[in-house]
Order: sequence, then structure tokens, then C-alpha cells
Amino acid sequence: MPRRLTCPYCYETFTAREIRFRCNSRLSRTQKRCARVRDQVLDDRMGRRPAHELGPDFAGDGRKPTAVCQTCDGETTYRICPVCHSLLPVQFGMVENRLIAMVGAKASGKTVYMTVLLHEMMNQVGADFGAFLMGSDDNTMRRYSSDYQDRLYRDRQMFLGTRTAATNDNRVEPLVFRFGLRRRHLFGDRPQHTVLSFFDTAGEDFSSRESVELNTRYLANADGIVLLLDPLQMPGARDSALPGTALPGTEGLDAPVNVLGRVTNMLLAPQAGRARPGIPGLPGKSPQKVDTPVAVVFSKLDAFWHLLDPGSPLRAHPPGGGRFAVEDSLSGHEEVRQLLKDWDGVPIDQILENTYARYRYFGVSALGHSPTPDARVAPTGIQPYRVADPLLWLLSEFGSVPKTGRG
Ligand SMILES: Nc1nc2c(ncn2[C@@H]2O[C@H](COP(=O)(O)OP(=O)(O)OP(=O)(O)O)[C@@H](O)[C@H]2O)c(=O)[nH]1
Ligand SMILES: [Mg+2]
Ligand SMILES: [Zn+2]
Ligand SMILES: [Zn+2]
Repeated sequence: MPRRLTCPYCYETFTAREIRFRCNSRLSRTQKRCARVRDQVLDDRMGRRPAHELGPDFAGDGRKPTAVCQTCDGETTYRICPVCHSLLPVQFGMVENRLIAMVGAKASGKTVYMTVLLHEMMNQVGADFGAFLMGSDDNTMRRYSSDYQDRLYRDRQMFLGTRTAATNDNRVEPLVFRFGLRRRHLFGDRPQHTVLSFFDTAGEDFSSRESVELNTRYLANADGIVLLLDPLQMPGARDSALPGTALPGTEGLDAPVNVLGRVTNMLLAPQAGRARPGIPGLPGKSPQKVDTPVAVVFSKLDAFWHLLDPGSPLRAHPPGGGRFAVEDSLSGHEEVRQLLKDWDGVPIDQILENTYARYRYFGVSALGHSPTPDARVAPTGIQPYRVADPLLWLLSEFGSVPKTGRG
């Protein structure tokens, strides 16, 4: 059976052969030109506003990098997803394509975390790893800078709640990036590319039935999951937070253990068109365990640093050095597990241990300080702690970044 690929924009799966093409509507060598038209599929699926006109789409052999348009005889290099008609990244299907889903309760800090994570990957962490991260399409670059980065880094403001997929006509438009790493190969320095797709969901999407189907597809077809859990939403932790911390409202809050429960149900649900089985039936592995690696990330740790031992790995920056530091990550993992006991979070640990073949705990702070009461970045600025660790762990699990020490 041919390998199924997953679209980084809609997370639907298809074979390479099924990839369609879009005519570039330039004057062809036979002096013909296809008129630009509205693409109804793209408009419906992605809700691009303002809808612009594009070359017509046509079927071809999607395993090839180019195809000839039968109408104008022009050759095109634009390969598009057969389901949503989004332009696929260059070399899609030929380079690694990794989809990372990010989920978490309302107000757990997903939008802030994603913004700071991407910023760090493009700057300090990128430099440290000899890596680069760049938007894979114009829309991602525009949205990341105007909707995310500018608001937090330039205007120093927090985000309003992210719109739910259900109120957004069931559209989620992920941000798609290309991650590259210069890595030594036997045959010299060859850059390695990985396509990364992040989608920022609204917390409500995990507490309502409406968008479960959509989210199930995103989760089931993801290669890695970042599950963001907010200790300030855990009754056992909230009371011990640093005085002055901006606390999430308690109205309609969803306890982290319930969020994990819902995500687990989505991952265990049988699914048509699943790209890779999340539940391996391989001998020796428990058939009930989810195989997708899950980074279980506790956000807003700045509210709890005062309770930690000064030597705690959760208070230090990771060692760096261009490799994912395995020992350091494992000590952080154990430290979080200890904290869960104080936070009445043992059921979280039990669900993970019993249902997930690969999970790791992380404790991060995207901002480094609580925002001010008027929802602005603290005067000290944004001082992130360990935000890149979860992504680097996932990338190291995929084999896309090297690790140190024992695996
Ligand atoms: N102390 C502290 N608070 C944070 C941090 N990150 C986020 N917050 C707080 O959490 C609030 C919610 O953050 P968002 O990133 O908007 O949360 P979200 O998960 O995207 O929320 P929805 O879009 O409603 O699902 C922010 O307005 C901040 O008050 C952090 O690193 N430290
Ligand atoms: Mg949000
Ligand atoms: Zn044409
Ligand atoms: Zn698609």
C-alpha cells in the first residue's frame, strides 16, 4: 500500500499520486494562458479573505515535481492538496513532514506559548542548534508576524481568547514552517528540512462536542502532540501560586485531568484515513497504548518557582550546545512528576503511564513573569524559560535533531 501523506493545512491524508497541480497561468510556450479563477474548494476549506483568483487546478501525477496543464500547455511546479487545495510546501512528500498538534484548556497559555516558542526557535535556539525556522507560505509569515509576534513583542499585549473552530465554520488554519538543521553527513554538510505544522486551537474545542470530529482528525494524524496544562487550573496548585499572579477565571474551567481524558479518547477513537496507526498492534507493545509522542507541558511555571529548590532543573536554563540534552530533560520530567503529587495531579500521571507509550513532562514559562493586571507584558520584558524543550524533544524523537547521552 502506498505511503499516505498528511496535508499540513487540513490534516487530511492522501497518497503522493493523488496530489493535484495548479496552473501558474503564465504565458505558455504555445502562447496560451489560463485565466485566473476563484477556487471554491480553497475558499470553502480555508476561508481565505479576501478570496483571490488563482490558476485553475488539474489532476496530474503528484509523485512528480511538475505537470503540464492540458489547457495552456504550460508547465507548473505548484502542487496542491487534493482535499483543501492549499499549495503544498516545496518538496512535499520528498522531505520530512511532521505535524505537531497543540492542545490545552481555555486560557492555559497556548497562544502565548506558541508565539514565544516560534520566536525562540527563530532566534536564540535556532542559533544554538545551527537551525533555522521560517514560514513555509506567505500566509503563515504574514499571520505569524501580524497576529502573534507583533501583538506580544511589539505591543506587549496578551491575546484575546482564540476563536473556536466551531464558530469559525470548522476552519483551523495552521501555521506551517520549514525547520532546517545543518547536520554533518557522511557526504558533507547537507541541510535537513522538516515541515512543521502548528495549529492553535481554542480551549473550548476540547470541552464541547461540536468540534470533536475536526479535532480528532488533527490529533489522530499528528506526528507529535504538545499538551499544555495549566497548574493554575489545578485546585491543588492554584492556592500556592506566587502572590500577584494573574489567575485564570474559574467559570467553566476544565480541570487538566479532564482535558487529558478527552484528548486520550480522541486518540483512541478508531479513525478512517489515519495516516499512521496511533495504536500499534505490534507484538510486545500493549495494543491499548497511544504511540504518538506527547509532550505534557505545564505552563506558567514562573508562578511556582518560589516553591522549588534553588537547584531544581526547572529553574535552570537547559545546557544548550546544539543537542537535545537527554539527562537534563529526564531530571525535569521527574521533578514535574514530584510536583504533580503536591498538586493532586497523580491521576494525570496514571492516565499517561497507562495509555501512552511515549510521553514526557516539561515545565515552562513563556513569559518568565506574570503579566500585569491590565494584561500586558511585565515591565521586565519577556524572559522565556525552557519553552523550546518540548519541541526539541519531539524533533529528537523524530530523529530531526541530535541528542546527547542515553536515549
Ligand atoms: N504567569 C504566566 N501567565 C501566563 C503565561 N503565559 C500565559 N499566561 C496567562 O494566561 C493567559 C492566557 O494565555 P493564552 O495564551 O491567551 O491562552 P490560550 O490557551 O490561547 O487561551 P484560549 O485561546 O482561550 O484557549 C494570558 O493572558 C496570561 O495572563 C506565563 O508564561 N506566565
Ligand atoms: Mg488562544
Ligand atoms: Zn493552464
Ligand atoms: Zn489539505
